[in-house]
Amino acid sequence: MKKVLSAVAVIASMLSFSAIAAHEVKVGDLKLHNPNARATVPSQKMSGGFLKIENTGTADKLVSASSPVSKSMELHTMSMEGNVMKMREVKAIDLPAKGVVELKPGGLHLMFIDLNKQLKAGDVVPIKLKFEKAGEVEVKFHVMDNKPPAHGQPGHDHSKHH
Ligand SMILES: [Cu+2]
Repeated sequence: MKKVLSAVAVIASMLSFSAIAAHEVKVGDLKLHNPNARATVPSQKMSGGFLKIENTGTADKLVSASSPVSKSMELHTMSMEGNVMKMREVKAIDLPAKGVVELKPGGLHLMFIDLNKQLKAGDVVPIKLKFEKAGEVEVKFHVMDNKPPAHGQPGHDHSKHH
């Protein structure tokens, strides 16, 4: 009986872990929402990772990221310089006290440098994030297709995306 119970407990904890991993991960005072990465084409060596970081405590910083699928990862920001979108590396991403910072396309993001495999929609890629105060946490990023929605399809309605 004891064996059955512990097996049930293991399965239950696995289920709840994967349910949490898909949507929200907590580390210290930080809540990490919707971690996702961009799908790539076979020859592509770089890609972006995105998530929303909610800080319920005092100021912290995201200081580094790493993943087994790429040689390294960098923290990047994107901004307009004249008419050109430019990407540059930042040393850390500030997470103000009681604030929310969103890493998203066109802004702050995690950058996979020198991917060793193609990222396909539906894949789950682990990324280890290191925070100055909250410490390290491995987060499962869901790979999403970034193809623009097919236009001219019957019933396609942009208003529903927002
Ligand atoms: Cu970048």
